[in-house]
Amino acid sequence: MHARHALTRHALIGGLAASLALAAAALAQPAAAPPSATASLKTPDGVIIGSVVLTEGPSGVLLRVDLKGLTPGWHGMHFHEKGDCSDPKFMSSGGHIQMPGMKMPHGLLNPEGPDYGDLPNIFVQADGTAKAEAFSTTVSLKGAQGRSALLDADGSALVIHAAADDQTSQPIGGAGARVACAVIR
Ligand SMILES: [Cu+2]
Repeated sequence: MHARHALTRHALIGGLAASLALAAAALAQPAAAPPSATASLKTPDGVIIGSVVLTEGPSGVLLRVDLKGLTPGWHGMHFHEKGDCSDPKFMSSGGHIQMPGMKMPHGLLNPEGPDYGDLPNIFVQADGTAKAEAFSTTVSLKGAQGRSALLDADGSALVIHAAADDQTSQPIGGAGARVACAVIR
Protein backbone atom coordinates (compact mmCIF):
# COMPACT_ATOMS: atom_id res chain seq x y z
CA MET A 1 0.00 0.00 0.00
CA HIS A 2 2.79 2.36 1.01
CA ALA A 3 4.85 1.48 -2.10
CA ARG A 4 1.86 1.99 -4.32
CA HIS A 5 1.19 5.42 -2.79
CA ALA A 6 4.83 6.46 -3.34
CA LEU A 7 4.66 5.33 -6.94
CA THR A 8 1.52 7.39 -7.58
CA ARG A 9 3.11 10.44 -6.04
CA HIS A 10 6.20 9.95 -8.16
CA ALA A 11 4.08 9.69 -11.29
CA LEU A 12 2.21 12.87 -10.31
CA ILE A 13 5.43 14.81 -9.82
CA GLY A 14 6.76 13.47 -13.11
CA GLY A 15 3.57 14.52 -14.84
CA LEU A 16 3.74 17.99 -13.33
CA ALA A 17 7.36 18.40 -14.49
CA ALA A 18 6.37 17.35 -17.99
CA SER A 19 3.51 19.86 -18.01
CA LEU A 20 5.84 22.66 -16.89
CA ALA A 21 8.30 21.73 -19.61
CA LEU A 22 5.54 21.88 -22.20
CA ALA A 23 4.39 25.27 -20.89
CA ALA A 24 7.96 26.59 -21.03
CA ALA A 25 8.33 25.33 -24.59
CA ALA A 26 5.06 27.03 -25.57
CA LEU A 27 6.24 30.34 -24.06
CA ALA A 28 9.70 30.21 -25.65
CA GLN A 29 10.21 32.19 -28.84
CA PRO A 30 11.02 30.10 -31.89
CA ALA A 31 14.81 29.66 -32.12
CA ALA A 32 16.30 32.40 -34.30
CA ALA A 33 17.67 31.02 -37.56
CA PRO A 34 21.49 31.19 -37.60
CA PRO A 35 22.93 33.97 -39.79
CA SER A 36 23.35 32.88 -43.39
CA ALA A 37 24.13 34.20 -46.85
CA THR A 38 23.35 32.86 -50.30
CA ALA A 39 25.39 33.41 -53.46
CA SER A 40 24.91 32.38 -57.11
CA LEU A 41 27.58 30.37 -58.90
CA LYS A 42 28.26 31.44 -62.46
CA THR A 43 30.41 30.19 -65.33
CA PRO A 44 32.96 32.31 -67.23
CA ASP A 45 30.13 33.06 -69.75
CA GLY A 46 28.07 34.53 -66.93
CA VAL A 47 25.53 31.68 -66.86
CA ILE A 48 24.20 30.93 -63.40
CA ILE A 49 24.68 27.23 -62.72
CA GLY A 50 23.81 26.95 -59.07
CA SER A 51 24.10 28.37 -55.62
CA VAL A 52 25.95 28.18 -52.37
CA VAL A 53 24.31 28.74 -49.00
CA LEU A 54 26.65 29.73 -46.17
CA THR A 55 25.41 29.29 -42.63
CA GLU A 56 27.28 30.48 -39.56
CA GLY A 57 27.78 27.80 -36.93
CA PRO A 58 29.31 28.08 -33.46
CA SER A 59 32.78 27.11 -34.73
CA GLY A 60 32.72 27.81 -38.45
CA VAL A 61 30.68 28.13 -41.62
CA LEU A 62 28.65 25.34 -43.17
CA LEU A 63 28.35 25.63 -46.92
CA ARG A 64 25.89 23.82 -49.13
CA VAL A 65 26.61 23.78 -52.85
CA ASP A 66 23.98 22.81 -55.42
CA LEU A 67 24.92 23.14 -59.09
CA LYS A 68 24.60 21.68 -62.57
CA GLY A 69 26.61 22.05 -65.75
CA LEU A 70 30.20 21.33 -64.71
CA THR A 71 32.52 18.64 -66.08
CA PRO A 72 32.05 15.32 -64.22
CA GLY A 73 34.68 14.41 -61.65
CA TRP A 74 36.49 16.03 -58.72
CA HIS A 75 36.96 19.78 -58.59
CA GLY A 76 38.93 21.94 -56.18
CA MET A 77 36.88 24.54 -54.32
CA HIS A 78 38.13 27.43 -52.22
CA PHE A 79 37.16 30.71 -50.65
CA HIS A 80 38.95 33.49 -52.53
CA GLU A 81 39.70 36.87 -51.02
CA LYS A 82 37.53 39.29 -53.04
CA GLY A 83 33.84 39.34 -53.89
CA ASP A 84 34.50 39.90 -57.58
CA CYS A 85 33.78 37.38 -60.36
CA SER A 86 33.64 39.99 -63.12
CA ASP A 87 36.32 38.73 -65.51
CA PRO A 88 35.99 35.46 -67.47
CA LYS A 89 38.94 33.81 -65.75
CA PHE A 90 37.74 34.97 -62.33
CA MET A 91 41.18 36.33 -61.53
CA SER A 92 39.55 39.38 -59.96
CA SER A 93 38.51 37.15 -57.05
CA GLY A 94 42.17 37.21 -56.00
CA GLY A 95 44.00 34.45 -54.18
CA HIS A 96 42.75 32.35 -51.32
CA ILE A 97 41.32 34.05 -48.26
CA GLN A 98 44.02 34.77 -45.70
CA MET A 99 44.12 36.52 -42.37
CA PRO A 100 45.91 39.87 -42.55
CA GLY A 101 49.60 39.25 -41.96
CA MET A 102 49.14 35.47 -41.75
CA LYS A 103 49.61 33.92 -45.17
CA MET A 104 49.41 30.17 -44.70
CA PRO A 105 50.59 27.53 -47.19
CA HIS A 106 47.80 25.79 -49.11
CA GLY A 107 46.41 22.34 -48.49
CA LEU A 108 44.14 20.52 -46.05
CA LEU A 109 46.72 17.69 -46.10
CA ASN A 110 49.75 19.99 -45.91
CA PRO A 111 51.54 19.83 -42.53
CA GLU A 112 52.31 23.57 -42.93
CA GLY A 113 48.73 24.43 -43.94
CA PRO A 114 45.93 24.82 -44.50
CA ASP A 115 45.26 28.32 -45.74
CA TYR A 116 42.09 30.05 -44.64
CA GLY A 117 40.27 29.45 -47.93
CA ASP A 118 40.90 25.72 -48.18
CA LEU A 119 37.94 23.38 -48.62
CA PRO A 120 37.45 19.74 -49.61
CA ASN A 121 36.98 18.90 -53.29
CA ILE A 122 33.49 18.68 -54.74
CA PHE A 123 32.40 15.75 -56.95
CA VAL A 124 30.34 16.42 -60.07
CA GLN A 125 28.22 13.49 -61.27
CA ALA A 126 28.08 12.19 -64.86
CA ASP A 127 25.02 14.38 -65.50
CA GLY A 128 26.97 17.49 -64.48
CA THR A 129 25.19 18.00 -61.18
CA ALA A 130 26.72 18.24 -57.73
CA LYS A 131 25.28 18.67 -54.28
CA ALA A 132 27.69 18.90 -51.40
CA GLU A 133 28.17 20.26 -47.94
CA ALA A 134 31.46 21.26 -46.39
CA PHE A 135 32.40 22.94 -43.13
CA SER A 136 35.19 25.45 -42.68
CA THR A 137 36.50 26.30 -39.23
CA THR A 138 38.83 28.99 -40.61
CA VAL A 139 36.16 31.44 -41.81
CA SER A 140 33.09 33.19 -40.46
CA LEU A 141 30.48 35.41 -42.05
CA LYS A 142 31.56 38.55 -40.19
CA GLY A 143 34.72 37.75 -38.25
CA ALA A 144 33.39 35.77 -35.28
CA GLN A 145 36.09 34.47 -32.92
CA GLY A 146 38.82 36.02 -35.05
CA ARG A 147 38.04 33.74 -38.00
CA SER A 148 38.54 35.29 -41.44
CA ALA A 149 35.41 37.21 -42.49
CA LEU A 150 33.71 36.27 -45.76
CA LEU A 151 31.54 39.38 -45.58
CA ASP A 152 34.35 41.88 -45.00
CA ALA A 153 34.49 45.21 -46.86
CA ASP A 154 35.36 43.68 -50.25
CA GLY A 155 33.46 40.44 -49.70
CA SER A 156 34.84 37.10 -50.86
CA ALA A 157 34.18 34.49 -53.53
CA LEU A 158 33.61 30.77 -53.69
CA VAL A 159 35.64 29.51 -56.64
CA ILE A 160 35.42 26.05 -58.21
CA HIS A 161 38.39 24.90 -60.28
CA ALA A 162 38.69 22.72 -63.40
CA ALA A 163 40.63 19.90 -61.73
CA ALA A 164 40.93 18.24 -58.35
CA ASP A 165 42.93 19.88 -55.57
CA ASP A 166 45.64 17.51 -54.28
CA GLN A 167 45.49 19.42 -50.95
CA THR A 168 49.28 19.53 -50.70
CA SER A 169 51.09 21.24 -53.58
CA GLN A 170 51.46 24.99 -53.93
CA PRO A 171 49.79 27.31 -54.56
CA ILE A 172 46.41 25.64 -55.22
CA GLY A 173 47.01 21.90 -55.26
CA GLY A 174 47.11 21.67 -59.06
CA ALA A 175 43.42 22.55 -59.33
CA GLY A 176 43.94 24.57 -62.51
CA ALA A 177 41.63 27.09 -64.13
CA ARG A 178 38.72 28.72 -62.33
CA VAL A 179 35.47 27.40 -63.86
CA ALA A 180 32.76 28.74 -61.54
CA CYS A 181 32.60 31.68 -59.18
CA ALA A 182 30.11 33.03 -56.67
CA VAL A 183 30.29 36.56 -55.24
CA ILE A 184 29.81 36.54 -51.47
CA ARG A 185 29.08 40.01 -50.18
CU1 LIG B 1 40.83 28.49 -55.67
